Amino acid sequence: MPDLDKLHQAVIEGDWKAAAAATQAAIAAGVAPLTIVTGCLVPAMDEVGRLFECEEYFVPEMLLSARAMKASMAIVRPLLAAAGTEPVGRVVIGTVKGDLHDIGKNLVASMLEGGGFEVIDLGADVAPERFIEAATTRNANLVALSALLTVTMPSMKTTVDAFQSAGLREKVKIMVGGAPVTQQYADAIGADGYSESAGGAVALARRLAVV
Ligand code: B12
Repeated sequence: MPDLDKLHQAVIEGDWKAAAAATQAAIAAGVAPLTIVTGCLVPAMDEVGRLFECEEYFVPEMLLSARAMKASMAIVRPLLAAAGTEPVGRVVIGTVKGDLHDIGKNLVASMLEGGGFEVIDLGADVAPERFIEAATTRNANLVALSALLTVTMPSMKTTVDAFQSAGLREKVKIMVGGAPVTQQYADAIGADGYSESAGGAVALARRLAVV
């Protein structure tokens, strides 16, 4: 599919204008919005991560790629939402207190939206009280926590504990993720689920939402 190849390349090269144009072209050619996300944007960001790991890319390149991905998502997101019918569940998502990394969290939020969930995105550096307030006022059944720094991982535990203290632990399922997070850590802090990828997050959220 030539349009998706162009989009893939544009994200890797961090060219947001080309990414937006290729996204419009793919949609005009009839490519499904979810295919654009799962078949192109997520693999492109995976490749950017790989280039970072092998030191071909550094933080500036990473940020340009994230901007290109966001330009594409701005076009795709309303179409993903329009394609859905009744939400499968309602998720409050955010990066935990002290942590400003939001690229992975945004990907997870977009994938959840694409998977039929209503997503309430609180952004980055989110204190436990804000998660609790949003989950309560929006009547969410899932909370998704992201952390990219080892020093902010304890904020995940603080947030899980805060839900417990507020008497809400039975009402919401809590899922966690982010590069340093593991299944073992999720189990240790009493979270209900962990996934290492945005795609896996949707399957996990579906599983947790029906329990
Ligand atoms: C981009 C980046 C930044 C950007 C962030 C921009 C932004 N808007 O997010 C900027 C430049 C601001 C930044 C700042 C810092 N950063 Co930084 N950053 C990165 C970098 C290069 C990429 C992170 C990223 O976006 N990856 C791509 C996304 C798609 O992957 P991901 O986040 O892991 O998400 C995927 C999964 O984990 C999962 N997932 C994520 N969240 C969730 C949630 C749930 C519920 C689920 C199920 C799944 C899930 O799904 C996603 C998609 O598959 C990493 C290096 C790396 N390789 O990870 C360092 C890195 C995370 N940063 C690091 C550091 C140290 C910092 C700083 C402290 C640097 C400094 N001295 O100032 C600051 C911290 C600022 C703060 N308080 O947060 C370290 C952390 C080390 C550690 N062990 O803690 C890393 C690992 C770099 C390194 N090798 O040293 N950073």
